[in-house]
Amino acid sequence: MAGLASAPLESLGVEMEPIQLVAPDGTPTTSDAATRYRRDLPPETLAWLYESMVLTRDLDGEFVNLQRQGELALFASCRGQEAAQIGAAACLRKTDWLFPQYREIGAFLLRGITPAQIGAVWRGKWHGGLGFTEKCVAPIAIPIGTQSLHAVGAAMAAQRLGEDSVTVAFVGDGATSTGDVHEALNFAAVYRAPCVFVVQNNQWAISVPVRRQMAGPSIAHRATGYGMPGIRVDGNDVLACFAVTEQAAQRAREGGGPTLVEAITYRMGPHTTSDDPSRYRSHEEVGQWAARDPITRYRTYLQSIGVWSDRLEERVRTKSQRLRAELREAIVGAEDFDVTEMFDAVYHDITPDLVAQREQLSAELAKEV
Ligand SMILES: Cc1ncc(C[n+]2csc(CCOP(=O)(O)OP(=O)(O)O)c2C)c(N)n1
Ligand SMILES: [Mg+2]
Repeated sequence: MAGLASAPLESLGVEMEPIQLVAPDGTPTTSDAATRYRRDLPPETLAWLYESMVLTRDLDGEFVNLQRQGELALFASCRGQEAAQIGAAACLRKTDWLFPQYREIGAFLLRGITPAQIGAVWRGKWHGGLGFTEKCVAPIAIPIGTQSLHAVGAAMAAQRLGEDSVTVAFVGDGATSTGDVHEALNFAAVYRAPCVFVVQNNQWAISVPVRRQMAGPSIAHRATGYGMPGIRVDGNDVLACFAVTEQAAQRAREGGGPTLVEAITYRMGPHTTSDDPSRYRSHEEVGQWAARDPITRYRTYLQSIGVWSDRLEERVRTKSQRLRAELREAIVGAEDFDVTEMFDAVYHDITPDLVAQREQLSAELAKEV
């Protein structure tokens, strides 16, 4: 029998202490848990992780600026969550499918989805989301938790096709309270689907703190009930996120089944540009997390091992400027596509209902000019 009955019980104990390889002050940790994971990535990989986090932070800021300037309808910043996203996505193969929620800008960039393509989503253009699947990334999921079921379905399909790919479902802490995520976790465990659930516990689901999402000790502890390992990791430590997700993906690839990774991090900005977090959380709390910034910590670590250099910083800054310019160029004042084209991409053969809707829309648009 698959699933819980065959899950080795000793693998289901969940440690409360998050896995951490680099401490907030940038020094390498020496705990027993840390010895189970590798920190010794090649220098070029270490530099790439740094570059990816800085580019994500900078572009994220540019997206916020563009929204404030009226160029985007809305934006959900990932400021503070760069390590969790980059670490989890960077350890995978480019053919492993990602199923994002909506805040995974770092993972999108890492996969080569362009700033313009991400911008089209938040500008609310009909073609927002095109270009994602070509990079094995599902379109963003605004209905909370739904992507987790898609991730498990895709993992089960890969399993049946005999492929050794894995899928990663990015889920928020709040999303773990939904029925969809419960069903996804249970299905994944019972069918030993090659799926890794990366929960970015950023402490908040809009204005609801994580302590009000659950009565158990942690999100990772829920995994035990499903019959899969649950691992808590410092979500502001990119190397720990990389190592933990890499191990979980390897386990899934080898037929060991799913893992629930809880990356403990913090949403430094508002929920979206429509939110005012000062109404429900304190400056002190934000300040405490600012001191655990994932980029500052990682830079200090790279400096201590001689990987960071002025040249690296310059290269990253130049790339950042280029990407931000590219984003602005694609977004500011961009012409809208012919909106009636959106009906073409729904079905292979358009249905009579959609033909009628297209005609109705065309008639309404004609009245506007
Ligand atoms: C099914 C569903 N219910 C409610 C909402 C409204 N909603 C949007 S974001 C959000 C909170 C999600 O929090 P979390 O999963 O922690 O993700 P985060 O925004 O913190 O990254 C809610 C309830 C929604 N989009 N979909
Ligand atoms: Mg959250």
